[in-house]
Amino acid sequence: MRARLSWLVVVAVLASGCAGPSDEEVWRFAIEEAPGSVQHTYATRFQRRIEEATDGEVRVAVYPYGALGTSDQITEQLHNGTLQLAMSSPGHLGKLIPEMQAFLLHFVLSPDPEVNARALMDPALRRFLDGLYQERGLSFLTAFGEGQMVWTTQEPVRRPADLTGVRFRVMTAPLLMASYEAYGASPTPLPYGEVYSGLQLHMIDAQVNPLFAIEEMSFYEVSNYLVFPRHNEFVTTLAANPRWLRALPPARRALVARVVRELQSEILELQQRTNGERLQAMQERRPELRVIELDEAERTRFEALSTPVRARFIEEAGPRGEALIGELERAVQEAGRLGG
Ligand code: 6CS
Repeated sequence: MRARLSWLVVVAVLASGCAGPSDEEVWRFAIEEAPGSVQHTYATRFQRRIEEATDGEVRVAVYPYGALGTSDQITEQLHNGTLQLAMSSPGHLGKLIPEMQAFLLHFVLSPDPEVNARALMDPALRRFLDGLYQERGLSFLTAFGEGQMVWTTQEPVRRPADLTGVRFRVMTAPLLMASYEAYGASPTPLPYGEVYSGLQLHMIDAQVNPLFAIEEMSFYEVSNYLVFPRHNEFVTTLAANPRWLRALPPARRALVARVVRELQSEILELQQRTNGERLQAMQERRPELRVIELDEAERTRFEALSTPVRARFIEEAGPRGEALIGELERAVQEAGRLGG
């Protein structure tokens, strides 16, 4: 019954997306986050630029999280062509493209978001991702970071032992279970939309997300600590339906590529500003919220426990998953050298 209802909602929303003059082309673009988020700002900038450049011949309909279901459902709709464009983050995409879970491994990306931003532009890494997406029926357009992952907890966390038995919400990619089990936690995969009530009703104790998400989803209202392990950055990808992309006239395809390039150069500043402002807002609204930044020795203890998770990942994602870790590590190292 619930599935039927949500399908009716999708049909109604998509039908409303088609409304307008009959010669108007509509590109449906779903994001995995709420209005005001990093993905939403990205999508609305994309929308404005495409609509201006096409003189209104194309309308970009942006669907925030919830309008078309969970992230898993959005990916399915992109895959089957109901959507033309969507944000697909590895945290959920890992079920369709297991190799993408390389982005979820802890202590692989740099703690410096500027290094990650450069690494994600690495041509060989992007060619690799392009091939993976094509094989699974999606087109890779770009990848970008949305800010470092921060734990919200009820109790202070400085050592892995502090996570023993903690019911830790993770995104739905299978590898995340292994990552938090390695720390002794009790991970629970949940869709994004169920995290707040899970915390409020004490069904889970902790979750992990960038600061802007912790603020706009109100997770900080039902948590006592913000813990900064600097173990991973939230990375998302922008993907397109391949049949739609191939059928676009070359000038339109070039326009999409130009706008994606332009936005790539704006996203780092956008995410850093948004995350900084949201941290300040949370601290002003809830002064009792405590911030814990793990020092190097504390990070090293988590890093040591996270290393064996790579073997689990390679077991699941195979040789190409292993190759993707190699690409990612090389790109991060080179990006680090370039910046230094
Ligand atoms: O935790 C999640 O599920 C979500 N977090 C962010 C920041 N974006 C989308 C994702 O689904």
